[in-house]
Amino acid sequence: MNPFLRAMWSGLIFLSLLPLAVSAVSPVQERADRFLKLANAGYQALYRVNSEAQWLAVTDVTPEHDAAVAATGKAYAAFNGNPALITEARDLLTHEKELTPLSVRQLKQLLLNAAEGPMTNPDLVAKRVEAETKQASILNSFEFKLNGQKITANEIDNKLEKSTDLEERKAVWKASKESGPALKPDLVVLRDLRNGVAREMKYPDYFSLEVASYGMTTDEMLKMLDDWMATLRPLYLQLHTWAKYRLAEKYHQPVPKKIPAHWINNRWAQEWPDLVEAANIDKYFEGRSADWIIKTAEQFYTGLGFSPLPESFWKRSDLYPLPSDSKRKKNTHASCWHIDLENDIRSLQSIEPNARWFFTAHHELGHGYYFKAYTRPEVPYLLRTGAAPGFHEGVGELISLASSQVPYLQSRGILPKDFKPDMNAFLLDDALARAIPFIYFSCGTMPHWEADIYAHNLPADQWNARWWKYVSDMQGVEPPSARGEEWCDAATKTHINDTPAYYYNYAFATVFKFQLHDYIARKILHQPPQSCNYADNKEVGTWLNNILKKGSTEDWRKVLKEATGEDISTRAMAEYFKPLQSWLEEQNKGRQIGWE
Ligand code: X8Z
Ligand code: ZN
Repeated sequence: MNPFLRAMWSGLIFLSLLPLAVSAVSPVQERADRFLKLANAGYQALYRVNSEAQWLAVTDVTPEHDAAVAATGKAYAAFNGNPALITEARDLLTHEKELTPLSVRQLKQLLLNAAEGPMTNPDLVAKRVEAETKQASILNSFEFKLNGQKITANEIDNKLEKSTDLEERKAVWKASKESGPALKPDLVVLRDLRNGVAREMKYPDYFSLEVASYGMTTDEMLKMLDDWMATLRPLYLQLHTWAKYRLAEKYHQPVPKKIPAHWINNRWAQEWPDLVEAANIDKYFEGRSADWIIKTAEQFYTGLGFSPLPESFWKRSDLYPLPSDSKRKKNTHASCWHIDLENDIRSLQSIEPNARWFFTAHHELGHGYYFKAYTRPEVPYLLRTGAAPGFHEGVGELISLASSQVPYLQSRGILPKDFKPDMNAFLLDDALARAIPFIYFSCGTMPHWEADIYAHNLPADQWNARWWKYVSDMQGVEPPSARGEEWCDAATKTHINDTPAYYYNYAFATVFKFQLHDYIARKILHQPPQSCNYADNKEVGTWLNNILKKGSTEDWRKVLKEATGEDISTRAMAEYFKPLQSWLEEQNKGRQIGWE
């Protein structure tokens, strides 16, 4: 046959096979496609209405805005937790093998979403929405007072950063714990309501529902966190010892066994910043503007090849502290929002020109750039989220780590070109301020306490004692004076109230960021991870974008393995800080290590 005829024939054969190919989509897949088209559309529409209302309520706390959130929260659940949706998704999943992996992932995500407000029990859902709204309102409008005078969260943090007067520090620290008693009553109610919605969908408790995003049980998650703490323990004990000697010297006090909480600059002792003089870069932020902070953070991402944030980001975000005479009240903890799961991205912050907000701004834009990367037609709305929640937290953390590298800071003119860094000091500061003590808060105190209240039903009259037991045993930190059950110090941490059973995601993010950073430094930049510069490197951007643009369309373990060749582990983190161990052992010679 001549080639022309052959081509004709094969074309005809192909065409005649086409109807067969189309009908090769199984009836159950067709049914799933139709269902998911509707489910995605409804999800996006209600997500947007609910986020808009929540945004208004957190940026301007008023009874009217709270009422709107309660209404949209119920509407959101009315759709996402609708029994008809739950039944259809479950039924389709009984045919899992006949469905595409993308359909299966969407159906599973839909069921996780439904479990936040299952309308098989509308009364329970309504109570939860109302209690969540009330708690957020108390949290977001709480006024801290120091000696009878109003003090903002930024002022608390700034005082803890600067003051060397232990009496003043103690008063500020205590002022920061005043919100606990105001938040406890509703948290007690919320514990049962959150557990209630999870149980409605056959999860043992709310903590188990949240860790299900990783395909893990509560015990598996806690074991992974405990293993991470165990591998890093020798380094932590050395750092703890070094820090308490350093602090005792600073405050002219005898060396304690455990570190008093008000000696540390962070309100929860979650990070230990500003302990290393030679690595303190605060002065290089003086005289800069808050606007410069956020623009410099954006420039990190655009330098990697990501496009600028949309115009609407700059119009609609709420980035700066309120003037002291403002009548408006807003949440003071940083966050980033994907309002419509499309291009309406906003951030809520209270940026001041200092190193703390510099790193926070980089973190928040990590969320923003993740949103942007997976906002594309190939990613259905239900999967426009991180491969795991810890991936979302990890991206900004990675860029914060990258933005703290000395060669980067020099290349951007933040540190002078002739700056001669003491590399050991910078590494020590990285460990204290961004990594190691944080592991004992984020793997230890926070998730263990939350697992106790949700999964192990800890009675509410033991909450504060349990909190301090974990702070003491796991972090080696103690309160300045006894903290009875009239306090609820856990509830002073934002996430306990408005992002429950979530904090281990920051632990995951910390471990994960060192793995990504290690890969980027060694395999792409060919520079030492402890001293490298990502600035304007498009290869780094492309590599990162490949992870981000997937959203949650693939299993997180596969995404991590394909990107780095590794499973999740503290290997990269331990190697990054390896040079410190022997230095610390030398410094701590003759000192009693640890607190037991
Ligand atoms: O809450 C945050 C972000 C918002 S997603 C600012 N972080 C944790 C915290 O502040 O406790 C970032 C790292 C730890
Ligand atoms: Zn975050």
